[in-house]
Amino acid sequence: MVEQSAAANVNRGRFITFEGGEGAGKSTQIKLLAQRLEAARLPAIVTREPGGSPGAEIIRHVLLSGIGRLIGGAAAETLLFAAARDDHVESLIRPALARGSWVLCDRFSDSTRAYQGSLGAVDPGVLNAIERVTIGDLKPDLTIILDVPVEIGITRAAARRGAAAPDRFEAEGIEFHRKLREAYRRIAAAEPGRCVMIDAVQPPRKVADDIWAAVRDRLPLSKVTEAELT
Ligand code: T5A
Repeated sequence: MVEQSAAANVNRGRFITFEGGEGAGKSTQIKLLAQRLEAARLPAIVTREPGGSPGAEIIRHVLLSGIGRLIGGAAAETLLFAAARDDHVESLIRPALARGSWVLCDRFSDSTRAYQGSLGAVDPGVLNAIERVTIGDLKPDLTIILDVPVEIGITRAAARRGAAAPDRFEAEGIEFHRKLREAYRRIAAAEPGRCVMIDAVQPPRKVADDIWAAVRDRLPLSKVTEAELT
């Protein structure tokens, strides 16, 4: 793990994470934000968790197959997500931020807090200790939490999946997804300076407008960029 303070590098890119339940629209919105940043001539990479680097993508396959749950439940899954995150952070996220690129990440440590912490009952102290190793001081500059009623999210995820089988987490029951939504609401309430909750029931373009407004409000762009956008 390489320590790197955000304040130590003024040219560092911005780190934005997207969170929410199944089918909330994260993948859709992350692409739309990347397009807006590109139009503003701000270099950005789009990545995801679990995955995002070759090693982490292998662990993703193991996790979504459900093997992690079989070999040791939520604790084993937590360790697998952590191993994937460590590789992703060191090989992709930190280097990209250091060279000035914005990084847009589909899920990050709040997913572990919600899925393995709140739902899997993994001890918060254990999660804190793991975070110190995997992410250190790498807090997202902004976390967008997409909020949709559970029934809508599940229906969207099922429609997108088509005939394919649900993965390990999609296959959980409706009560799991209700508790997950509550867990994200608690995260947003606990860290209002970092998190913005967006109503993701709205049409995709409207959701994208709300996200863009949050980005410009929370992460002021340079005067040059603002002038180009107006
Ligand atoms: N996980 C992950 C953990 O348990 N712990 C962790 O630490 C981490 C990092 C990853 C799984 O791993 C778990 C959480 C997850 O269960 P995944 O395959 O990456 O799984 O899937 P998800 O992140 O859950 O994402 P999904 O692919 O299910 O949903 P998205 O990305 O939120 O939704 P999206 O954009 O694909 O949209 C779904 C469908 O809805 C439509 C889209 O066109 C698409 O068909 N849609 C809309 N329709 C109407 N109105 C809108 N506003 C719409 N937005 C999108």
